[in-house]
Amino acid sequence: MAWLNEDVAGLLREYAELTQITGGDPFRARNYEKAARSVRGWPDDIGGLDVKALRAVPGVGASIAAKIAEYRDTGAIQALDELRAKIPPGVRELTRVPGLGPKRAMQLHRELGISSVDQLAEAVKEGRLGGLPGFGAKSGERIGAGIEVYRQGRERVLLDVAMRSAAALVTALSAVPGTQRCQYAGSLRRMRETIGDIDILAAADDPRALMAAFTAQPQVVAVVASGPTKTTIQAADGLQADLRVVPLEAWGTALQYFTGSAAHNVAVRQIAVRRKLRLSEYGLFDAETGELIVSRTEEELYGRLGLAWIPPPMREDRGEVEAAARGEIPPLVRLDDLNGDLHTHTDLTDGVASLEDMVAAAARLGYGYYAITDHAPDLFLQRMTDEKMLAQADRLRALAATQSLELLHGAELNIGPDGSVDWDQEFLRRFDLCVASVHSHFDQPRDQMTRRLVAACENPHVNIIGHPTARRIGRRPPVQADFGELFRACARTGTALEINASPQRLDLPSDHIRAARDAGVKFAIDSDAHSVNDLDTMCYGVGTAQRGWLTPDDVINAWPLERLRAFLRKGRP
Ligand code: DGT
Ligand code: CA
Ligand code: CA
Ligand code: ZN
Repeated sequence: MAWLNEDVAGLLREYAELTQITGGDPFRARNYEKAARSVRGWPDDIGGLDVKALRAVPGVGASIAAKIAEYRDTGAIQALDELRAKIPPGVRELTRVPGLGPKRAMQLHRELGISSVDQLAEAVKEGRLGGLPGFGAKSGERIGAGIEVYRQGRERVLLDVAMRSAAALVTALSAVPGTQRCQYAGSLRRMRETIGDIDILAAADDPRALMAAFTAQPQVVAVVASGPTKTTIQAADGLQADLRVVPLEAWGTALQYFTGSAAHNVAVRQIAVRRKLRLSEYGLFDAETGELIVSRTEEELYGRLGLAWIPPPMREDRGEVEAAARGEIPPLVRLDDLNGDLHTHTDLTDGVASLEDMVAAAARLGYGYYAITDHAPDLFLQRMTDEKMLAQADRLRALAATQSLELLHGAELNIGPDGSVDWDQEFLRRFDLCVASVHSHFDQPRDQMTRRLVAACENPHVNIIGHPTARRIGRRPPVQADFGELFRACARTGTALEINASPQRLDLPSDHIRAARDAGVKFAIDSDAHSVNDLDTMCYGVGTAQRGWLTPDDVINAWPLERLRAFLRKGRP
């Protein structure tokens, strides 16, 4: 029989969610969530344990153990069924809209009969929320924005999810006999923050073996369309993927075309037209005679148009074609330019790996320096204390003596509603660096939020503003602030802005980065790792920085340690 761990974890999580929606005890809900996490990670089959053994699983007390046993014996949990019956269909979906908690979702259902996100959007459009108790004048606007975020999150997937899926497909297809080239193109190659579908391009004389291998991949749940040179599949993770097979001769122009963006392609094609050339995915041709001029590599294609090769993350028609014509494509920062990571966590707060394991993993990545920045006390669920922080500092200094990489001791401070942070100057002086982030009061009015962020920059011990917009892609909109003013404050005070590499954040978003750089801001590309594996998300931060045209000189953790240390002193004696 299959293990019950996944099933049971799912039911416990559902119980927690429904408890919250029905206005039950939030601590009880949190206990069920915690139990769900440990059940999922438990190394033995939960279905094989008696009630006593179940209670050895962290977070599982008497009542949760009884529910697990009930499920094993009867295939159902009565208390859960009762909760399910209390919640009208559709209301659970409503609670996933950012800005709409369980209470208000229930209220909307009760008073307006709303039971889907589409109905909610309709009600917002018609201004029907305005009159409800507890819904202020701005509620409609805010919920409308939440619906946008929610819908976007459902239609597109996060960068890392698409990347894992594409990498597996490219590996499998590259092994098919007769394959001469294979790589992903589209928005994934451009490192956009979310991905609509995966575009894979391959070169082969005969596409048939590739197409057959593509539709036979284990993650394929449906073949959406199939033709001699293009096949589209639906994968289990909800993503679609296109495979196109071209002759090796046309590789360069096909790769350029399918990398996009569409707007970039239009701009490049206009250059071709001006030179009396015709560009398509099949090649660059003489417009008059139809003679093929180049098609084999992207470099040749751009070169024949009088352009320098343009890195894919820049291909958004935001001035890159003009820059390439002038020969002024910046030397973009690359993953191997990074000398360290400046924002990471351990199990002292909400990380899951020990200080020693995180440091060992950082050493394996070849970093020259590495900072530990656990959460500060004002994020009270993390239970940080002054004593714990000081003890960690001692432990880190002792560990540093055995390491070839330089260890920096820091903290991730909380920027309070008024811009103040957790500790006074006396205490902050002990840290090698401080990241400071907004973790609460996300809905402050724009001026107040701007003042709050600027005040944090003015703190002489705040070196990096963490995830500056505080958005969660598809889950929480960015805070409202005058970012131009923040950028000027950063430049003036020597405070870096973070490019948080977590695929759920990618924050500062790439569309703000160039404006910040033009204002004189420096950046820290950070993993914000909470586990050893998270350290590998750095590549997404680098892609985001490249989309913002950054060079190693713009990125403080691409600098040598001495230059970094001087920056971290922030003009202090
Ligand atoms: P996505 O999938 O929404 O994340 O974004 P892309 O950029 O991957 O878009 P997709 O998959 O529709 O098409 C892949 C590339 O193919 C696109 O970036 C540029 C090229 N392409 C597709 N349709 C057109 C078009 O109508 N005009 C031009 N110029 N290029 C196109
Ligand atoms: Ca695509
Ligand atoms: Ca596509
Ligand atoms: Zn953090």
